[in-house]
Amino acid sequence: MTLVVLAVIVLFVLAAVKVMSIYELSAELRGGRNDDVITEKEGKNQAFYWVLFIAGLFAFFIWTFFEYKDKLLPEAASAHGPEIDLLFNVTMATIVFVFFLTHIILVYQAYKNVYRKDRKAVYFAHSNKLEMIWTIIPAIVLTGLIAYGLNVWNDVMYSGSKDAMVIELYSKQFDWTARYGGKDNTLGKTDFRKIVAGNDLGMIEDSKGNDDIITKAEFHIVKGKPVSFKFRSRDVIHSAYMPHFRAQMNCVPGMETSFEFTPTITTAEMRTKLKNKNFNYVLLCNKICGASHFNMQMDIIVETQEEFNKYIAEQKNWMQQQAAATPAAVTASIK
Ligand SMILES: [Cu+2]
Repeated sequence: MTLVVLAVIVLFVLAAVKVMSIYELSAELRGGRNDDVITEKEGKNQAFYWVLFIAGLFAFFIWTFFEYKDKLLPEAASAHGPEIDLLFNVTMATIVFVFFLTHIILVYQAYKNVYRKDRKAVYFAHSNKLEMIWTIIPAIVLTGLIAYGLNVWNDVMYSGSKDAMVIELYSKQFDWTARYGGKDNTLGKTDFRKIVAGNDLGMIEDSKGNDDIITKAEFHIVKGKPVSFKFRSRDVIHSAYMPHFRAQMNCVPGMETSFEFTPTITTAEMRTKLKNKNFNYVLLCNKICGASHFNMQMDIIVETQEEFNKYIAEQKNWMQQQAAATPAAVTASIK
């Protein structure tokens, strides 16, 4: 059956080719036109379709921009956020401007230089002037954008406030764990060889770690108070992504990375702004790190100092957690 179908297809194609060549031969005999050369009218039509196509492309581009505007992130909820947004917008505006400009030039050239019988195309193999223009202008624009970007990066990365609250975000396939430095605002030492069930972070005996608070469901931070995040990973490279705060940092196994920011809008305030009472800030993983990558999500609650004090007072610290829940195995493992 397959063979018959294949044979029919092959024969059909052969027949079509034959019919085409007969048509061409008969056209030549009738003294008809040569199909290899287009007419001026056809050239004009092509130019018109080209203009129409680019106009359609522009219209579609502008439509998508307005149609999906609400899918963009809301106002930045961190002190450095507006700076990142401005960098993004300036870069985007530059790209959009160049997109429109190059396409307008392209379509204008095609339209202006449409085929005419009495006109010959100019041929030149090289133009120093053109080479200069399209090398120097992009070089200046890109250098400007990169210098601006580096400047923002320096501002954002090296804020280094002394009173920042220390929180560790620990990533593994496939979840997050947050750990507060506790009363002394200092994280206790860890050792990956001490990791057992009940001691996910590999805490070791260290007086600075006893007051650490470990939480998995969500973590809370305070409006107006800088947070110094320390990132670790157990297995592969993950990426701590907190889009509403315009913050992202890779979590790399074997080393500690960090990022600091100051939240400026509480969860409650953002819910009012967005008219969405279910809104929550989130921590996501922004590296495709494995099969359950999508699972790596944690809510971030931004609140006032009073609310935070209440929340943190309700949490058990590492020493209390050990005493309450666990198992001798954990206690023994960290010795
Ligand atoms: Cu991940």
